[in-house]
Parts: sequence; structure tokens; C-alpha cells
Amino acid sequence: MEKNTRIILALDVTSRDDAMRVVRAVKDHVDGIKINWPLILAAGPDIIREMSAVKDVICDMKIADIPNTNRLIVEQAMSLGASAVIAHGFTGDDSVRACVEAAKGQVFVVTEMSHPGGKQFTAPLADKLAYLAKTAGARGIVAPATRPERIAALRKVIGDLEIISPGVGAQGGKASDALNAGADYIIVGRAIYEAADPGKAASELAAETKSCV
Ligand code: NUP
Repeated sequence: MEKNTRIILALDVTSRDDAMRVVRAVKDHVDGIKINWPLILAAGPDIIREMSAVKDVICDMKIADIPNTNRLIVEQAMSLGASAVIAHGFTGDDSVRACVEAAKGQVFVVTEMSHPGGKQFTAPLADKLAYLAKTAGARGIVAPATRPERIAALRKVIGDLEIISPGVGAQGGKASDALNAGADYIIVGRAIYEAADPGKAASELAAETKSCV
């Protein structure tokens, strides 16, 4: 994935037409597109292939199953053109390793989730989940822009693995805080695709990210 604006678009719209409209407007201001269940269920899995022709696609299926099922899911996502997938780590070392093997390393492991409920169960385990990502050979972790101090702490656990960080905008996090705390990319959904002018929203955000370290 290019590292230019360091913005990954969370394309959580629920029709192919909306997806196309938003991507057309913002493609010059984002480095990648994250696709989650709402769009996959609304538009069908081929949307992964279609979007991967425009930008690198991260499939955010939050894969959380036994190793064999994880492997099957990842193989399908990668064969549709995904560049990387997002998996949960609480399923354990073997399940994460199955994803890593099937994705040839291109896995981001969820650590502490960005929403308030993320503090309940994921926060107490986040350091262990980050360590698991590192030891299992993942590409990186997902860490909360809503709590930049946690990005900095998790960075210490993972060294030079990548951090992608959701929670900017609609969830209250600030792009520059997340990047300055050590995130490689921010993930932004509603603040872009719900804006009256998504292209303008993305370009303004890009001006902010470009001023970061
Ligand atoms: O901890 C997480 N928080 C989070 O918001 C892990 C995620 N993968 N996400 C995803 O990031 C969420 O599912 C959504 O697709 C995106 C954030 O969207 P928004 O809050 O910017 O609209």
C-alpha cells in the first residue's frame, strides 16, 4: 500500500453505487480502501475485486474462528483481490497463524477496539494480542485513534510492525494525534463518506495527515 496521505477509507456504505460515488470522489486522497461486512453483504463479494482495481483493499472481516475456517475465509478474500485481511487474535495463536499463512503475512490483528466497549474486554488483553501479532508473523495491528496513548504503548510491543488506526472523526479521535502517537495509517469512514462533499473532506484530512511525522 502506498504511504502518501496515510488515510485508509472505511467504505461502510451499503450499495455498489454509493461505493463507486465515494471512491471516485476520494481516490486521490486515500492510500487504501477497507471493506467491511456492510458493503460485502450489500454489494456482493465481487466488490472486493472491483475496488482492488482502484486501490489496495483491506478486508475487515474480523476473522475469528478455528484455524481451518480462518484459512478458508482468508483464501477466499485473497483470491478476490484483497491485499490484506483483519483478524481477531482472541481465538489464539493457531487461528492467527492460519490467517498469516493463508494471507502470506498480510494480516492485521485487532488489539484494543476503538469504541467505548473496547475497554471492557479487549483493552485488558491488548498488549498480549499485539505480542501475538508480532510472534505469529502478522503485518500489523489495529489500534484505537480514540486512545492515542494506547497506540504509543502498543507500538513498544510490536516494534516495526504496522499500525492502522480507526476511530478518527465520528468516534471522536483526531488524525494527527493518532499518527503522532505512532500509527502508520488512520482508518476513516463516516467523516468522509457521510460528508456533504466526501472529496473535500478527504482532502482536508490529507492536509492534516501530511503535517504529521
Ligand atoms: O477497533 C476497531 N474500531 C473500528 O471502528 C476496529 C475496526 N476495524 N473498526 C472499523 O473501522 C469499523 O468497523 C469501521 O469500519 C471503521 C471506522 O469507521 P468510522 O467510525 O470512521 O465510520
